[in-house]
Amino acid sequence: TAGDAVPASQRGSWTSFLKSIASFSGDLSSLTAPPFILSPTSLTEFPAYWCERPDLFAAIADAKDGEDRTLAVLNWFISTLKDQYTSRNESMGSEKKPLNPVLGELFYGNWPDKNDRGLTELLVEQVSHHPPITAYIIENKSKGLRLVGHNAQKTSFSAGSIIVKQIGHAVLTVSLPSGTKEEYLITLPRLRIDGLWYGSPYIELAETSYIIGGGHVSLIEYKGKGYFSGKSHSFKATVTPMPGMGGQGKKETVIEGTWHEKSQFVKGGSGDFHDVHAVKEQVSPIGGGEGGEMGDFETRKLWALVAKGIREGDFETASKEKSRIENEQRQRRKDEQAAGTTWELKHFAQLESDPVYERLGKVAKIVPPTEDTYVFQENWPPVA
Ligand code: CLR
Repeated sequence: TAGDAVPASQRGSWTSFLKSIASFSGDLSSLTAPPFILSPTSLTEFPAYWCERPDLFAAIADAKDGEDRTLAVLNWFISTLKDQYTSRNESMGSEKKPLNPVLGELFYGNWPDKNDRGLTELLVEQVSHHPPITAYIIENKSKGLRLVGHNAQKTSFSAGSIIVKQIGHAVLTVSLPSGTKEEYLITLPRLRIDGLWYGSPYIELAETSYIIGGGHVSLIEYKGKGYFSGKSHSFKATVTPMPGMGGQGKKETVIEGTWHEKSQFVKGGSGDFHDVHAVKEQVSPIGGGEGGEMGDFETRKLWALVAKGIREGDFETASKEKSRIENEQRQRRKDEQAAGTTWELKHFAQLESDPVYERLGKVAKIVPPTEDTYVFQENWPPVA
């Protein structure tokens, strides 16, 4: 029945939270939610989900040709979905409402070298507060791999579910030993958040996303329960060679399965394609300051007391600390306005339209035809 998973004392506030989302579309992060649904983690930590199997990321560099690389990229991409979309359910029992990052919030981390896969580094910056936009770079320098992307969300409510349209994209650049650079455009699926009525939200992926590059277009279709395989978290990936992009003479490959468990080749190959059995490796957070110290804008330091309060059930402290951070932000914006200045991003610069998105997106007639991008600034730390 309704609110089954909600602590009795919070049922009323859960119902009013649901009412407010039903009559609202836009930035969900600004709505006040009951304590049981709060997560102690800020959205700036989410880009780490892209690399919780760093060996599969590194393996992209070891592929022998464009076709092999396309499948390695797809294999790595599929491996990230379980962590991106089901890990809160596994660790906290349901999807939760993440902390809403402040402008300029930072998160640094890495996955150490192991078995010659090389060191993989992560850098995240909150580049906008209203609407929330998170930019990130994940780089394995020794393998010549670099993933740069940004994320934002547009939410709406339909038939009892929250629909999340993801805005933003990622570009994976592979620097080949020959000196050439190969680029892959990665677009993002749509999310449906179900289970709200019971107070135990979970994500199902919907519609499609693309990976375009390496002479191929990979179209990934997402279906929930009751569609082509009858199982939840199902997908079908169709990898089509593009003659104009160097894919001439190559064959089409089709893969089907579930993105949180197993998938198989159904065309152009045989046997298993991906099995999400490998243990995930969570990112090791590092301080971005000199000597590895954490600055005041680094997420784990900034939100430390709020997170502690949420974890320990001390919601009074959590909400007091949250208000303190928010008030400080409001004051900062006021001061900037009075001084005629604006906040300066540390690592990224916004570009109105992304030439890589336009060029590769055109191949699969992606909508919209252009998107903005956040370009990583190489000159960091700035030399005095
Ligand atoms: C952020 C980008 C990541 C993938 C990802 C996973 C979960 C999403 C999150 C993104 C955006 C914020 C999100 C969250 C699930 C719930 C949360 C949509 C897309 C919303 C704001 C909170 C809703 C509150 C309910 C849980 C009641 O790569």
